[in-house]
Formats: sequence, C-alpha cells, structure tokens
Amino acid sequence: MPSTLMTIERHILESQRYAPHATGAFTQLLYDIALSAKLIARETTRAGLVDILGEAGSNNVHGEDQQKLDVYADEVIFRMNDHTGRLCVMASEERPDIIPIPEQFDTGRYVLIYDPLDGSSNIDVNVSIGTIFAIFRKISSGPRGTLEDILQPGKQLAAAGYVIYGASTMMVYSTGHGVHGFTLDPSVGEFLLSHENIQIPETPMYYSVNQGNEKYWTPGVRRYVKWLQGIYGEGRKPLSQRYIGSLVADFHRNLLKGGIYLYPGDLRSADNPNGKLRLLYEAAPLAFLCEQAGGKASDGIVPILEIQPHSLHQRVPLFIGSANLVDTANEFIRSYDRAWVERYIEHSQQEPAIT
Ligand code: AHM
Ligand code: MG
Repeated sequence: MPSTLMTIERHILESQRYAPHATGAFTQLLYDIALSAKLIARETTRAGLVDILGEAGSNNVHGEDQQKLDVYADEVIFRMNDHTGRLCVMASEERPDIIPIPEQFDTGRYVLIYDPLDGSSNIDVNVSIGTIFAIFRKISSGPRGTLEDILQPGKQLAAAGYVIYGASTMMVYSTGHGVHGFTLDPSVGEFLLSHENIQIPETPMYYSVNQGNEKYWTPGVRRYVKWLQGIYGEGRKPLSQRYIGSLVADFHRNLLKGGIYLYPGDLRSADNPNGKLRLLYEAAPLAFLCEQAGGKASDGIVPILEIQPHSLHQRVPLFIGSANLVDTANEFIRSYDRAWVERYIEHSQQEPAIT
C-alpha cells in the first residue's frame, strides 16, 4: 500500500497553492465534474442491463423512464453545474447551441465545454467510452456568458480532462501543472490518485487510426502511416496498431504507453477536408493534456492549441501523441499534401466568424 492515499478532492484542494488568489470556485467546479463522473460511471456499468430492464425511451419494469446513456450523461453534467454560480455559460457536443445559465441562477467566472459520452458507437457493446471536459475563464464583458467565451483557442484553457469508463473508471486532469490520473474505487466511491504526473513515453509503442478510411487519405497521410509501419524509413521497427474507436480510450492508452492517434482530414468530400473530430469538445482539451504530458497535438500544420475556433461544432484533423511522431506527421503533410493544405486553409477561412 502506498504511504499516502490521495483522494481527488484533496488533490484538487492542494493544487490551489498554484493559484493563491483562487476563490475556491475553480476547485469546486473540478470537484463537481468528478461527482458527475461517478454518477455517469454508475450508469455505464449498468448499461448491459438495459436489455432486461427495458429499452431507452421506454419504461422499465420499475416504471422508471429509460434514457439513452449519452442523453443521461449530458443532463447530469448540465444539472450538476447550472445552479452553482461558478459558470457563466456551457457548451455540450450533444447540443446545437451554447447553454446559457438559467436566468434564476447567479453566474460565475468560468466556462465549461464538454463531450458527455464520447465513442457513441461503443456504448451498446460494452467497450470503453469517455467524457471529455474543458474549462476556460470568462472573457466577455457582460454579466452572462456568450459565444465569445466558448470560442477561445486551447492555449487559453484553465483546465481540461477526461473520464474513461473502462475496466475501471479513471479521471485524468490537468490545470496546467502536470497531468494526474485517479482511479475510482467503487467500494468507497472515491477517485484515488493512481497515476501522478503522467509523462508520455519517448519510445512509442502504438499508432491508432481507422485504417478502413485509407482510400480517402491524402498522399502524405498514406506515406506517413507506411512510415509508422516501418515500410518507409531505413531499418525502422514497425509500431503496433491499436484502434478502439473511442477517442478517450485510444488517447489514454497512447498517453501511458507512447504512440500517436490520428484522425486526419481526407479527400472524401471537397466541402469538408477537416475529418471528423470536434475542435472544442475533443481535440483542444486532449491537446492541452498531451502537451502537459510532454507530447504534441496538431492538425497536420499548426498546434491544435493555437487554433482560433470559429464555430461551436467546428471539426479539425487531429494528430496527437508522442512529440516526435506528431512532428513527423507534420513533415509528411508539408511535403506531400499541398493541395489538401490549400483546400483546408480555404475551408477554414470560410468558417462563420464570431457573431
Ligand atoms: P462521437 O462523438 O460521435 O462519439 O464520435 C467520436 C468518435 C471518437 O471517440 C472516435 O475516436 C471516433 O469517433 C471514431 O470514428 P470512426 O468510427 O470513424 O473511426
Ligand atoms: Mg465525441
């Protein structure tokens, strides 16, 4: 047994020493997210019981309403945070517009952006899924938050993290002072510090990509993946491929073991060269964590954390993981994907501006 047992609550409180002027609101906000995670974890572990207790949208044998898990997760995070006076506005991947704080409640200095349950195709098949969250400080001048508070570049994040609902539930977060991981002990209902100051290993083990999309890839991405496989590059040992299709789970594994996750922009549609993932809910918070752990994240051209978002649900290509692998991805794209880069830049400039 380790000499000290550190709960997430204590860890968050002790981290306040880095912010001597903090009022405690930030600390409480992180703690509310941890509490939401416990509620969501309780439901994800019962997910398989839906078949015998009733389908989503119907009544179960107890006469209770069954909800889809992603809707449930979205509601839990919203309701845990709408009335605390700590937030000025929220945004969820599940909702089309920004989420104002209801008029009857006070507002605060922080902004919460979340993907309540990422990896939706894995929800029904008992494969790891996750919650991703990002916290900014309010920048707009009015009393209540606006879209301007949401559309901030990742380099302005005050904190970010994720929860993985896997063999065990873990919460991993950073406030800009390292990345720390906590494992939920279900018998006592506490997140306990299990991974302090995570650093992504320099020697990578894995690459993670949906190889089924290869026919849509740009020439640079094709060559890059061949390089990862050791087909190009003198005497390079191939990396093993691992792909769960749950960003949080794929990212978590590569963070601990070393490697790269990529969801590139592709040539599928001339209208959308940006790939699938969302800048605000997925790419930016994980990029913040990855950089804190000594890794890198880019869209193939610039660091994810430098990108100024233009719209709430903006998509972005993502290359994230060990620093040298991300640098090499950028080099391949620079060398072989000029046509795609032009289209991507042009498309990004057409994104609607902040209103
Ligand atoms: P979602 O937000 O609808 O769950 O989609 C995001 C997920 C990521 O978790 C995952 O990495 C990716 O989509 C997988 O996409 P694909 O099935 O195209 O490989
Ligand atoms: Mg998602």
